[in-house]
Amino acid sequence: MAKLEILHFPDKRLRTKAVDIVTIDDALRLFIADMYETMYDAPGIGLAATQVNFHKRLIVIDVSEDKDDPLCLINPAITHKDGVETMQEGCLSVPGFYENVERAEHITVKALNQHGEAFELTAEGLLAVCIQHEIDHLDGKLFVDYLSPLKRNRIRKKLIRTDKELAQQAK
Ligand code: QAP
Ligand code: CO
Repeated sequence: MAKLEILHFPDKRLRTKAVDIVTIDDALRLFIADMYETMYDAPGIGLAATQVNFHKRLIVIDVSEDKDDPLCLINPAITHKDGVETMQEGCLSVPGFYENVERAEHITVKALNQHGEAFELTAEGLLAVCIQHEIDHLDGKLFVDYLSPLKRNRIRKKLIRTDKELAQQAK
């Protein structure tokens, strides 16, 4: 297994629209294992393929306390949503920043699992928010897009600066 490099805002590659997955094979399952390793190591509760520069519709999630409830969604599609909920969100691609975002409170999502089997899931609370956040990534969207331009620009400038400093240190 291998840890994958996570792209940081404002990297333009995070704006790529991911395409549907057509072949679910062992190579893909190895990549999914790498995504889980990357998410758990971070640690994070969700990771979209877009964030590791793989532009196909695949996300991994684990919102459980004990980090023992992995969920893989391939070609996810929200078929129903209702209610409104505000939650403080973060993102592995926007390290160190957390802001309130409004999303649907209840969702139904259909997807394929890592074996290519179709399933449907209803979710609320943190899981519902996380699924919506990760599907946004597959469409090139980030939680900072829901903030005011002022807040988003502050975050952008700070991240460019800290990532430059980190790159300098690595030399
Ligand atoms: C998306 O985000 C999410 O800034 C997943 O320094 C987050 O796993 C959905 C993380 C909150 C709903 C609510 C963020 C780790 C992890 C950071 C994450 C950081 C280290 C974010
Ligand atoms: Co994110």
